[in-house]
Amino acid sequence: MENGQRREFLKRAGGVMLAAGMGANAARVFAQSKIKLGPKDALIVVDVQNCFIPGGSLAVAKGDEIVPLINTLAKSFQNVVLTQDWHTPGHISFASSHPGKKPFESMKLAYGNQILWPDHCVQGTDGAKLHKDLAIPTAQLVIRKGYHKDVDSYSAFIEADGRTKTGLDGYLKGRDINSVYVCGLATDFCVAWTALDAHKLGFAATVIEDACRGIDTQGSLAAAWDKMKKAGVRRIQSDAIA
Ligand code: VGL
Ligand code: ZN
Repeated sequence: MENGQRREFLKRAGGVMLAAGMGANAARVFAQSKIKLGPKDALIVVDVQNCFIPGGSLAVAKGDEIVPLINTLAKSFQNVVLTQDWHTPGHISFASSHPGKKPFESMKLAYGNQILWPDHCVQGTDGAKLHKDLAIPTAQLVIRKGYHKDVDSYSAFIEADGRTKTGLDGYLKGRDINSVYVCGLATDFCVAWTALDAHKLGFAATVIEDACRGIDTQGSLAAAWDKMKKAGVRRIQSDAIA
């Protein structure tokens, strides 16, 4: 059931219960029931870095809008992991590394098709820093990805070669976490790939849509949602939680 349908169902169920004699308060509580989070759930906050914020080199439109919401959401989770895109200078995913290529063009690389990006999130630069207003003191791990010069990594779990692991899978399983909620930037790339890999690796995977913003190049946003839906990644809004 989609989240909208689920809410509608719960609202109606509340009405039915009221008709059945349940008190108004009890019916209201049921109608608004939220997702209950526990020690096996983790929030993964993807790439909320200066380069992806308006003014940055690979700016995601309205990327700054989600920062306060993510800070609030994080308070509902016992486990929080942050990710950072963390490229070498001259990284293979940069258009500038391929003479004659422009940002947002694609090319075939050894591991498959690669969209070429403006230089972004170079290790140790201000652009690679987490956004200054991201305030999640409870976060337990910051995982960096995309640090192999010849391989990109949208996913926080597995690099673009499809097999090199970042270690996040082992970390979460080692802590007995079996369900992840993904938010951040960008919906159609690092968020989607992270959620898809989480699902593939056996986690329940949920994307919190309003706590993400997309790049949306060449239809990538609709394509990503389609792929996630087919794979079984859940799509919710933050009001289902906080
Ligand atoms: C991302 C493109 C290139 C992302 C990272 O964080 O979604 N997108 N590198
Ligand atoms: Zn990148």
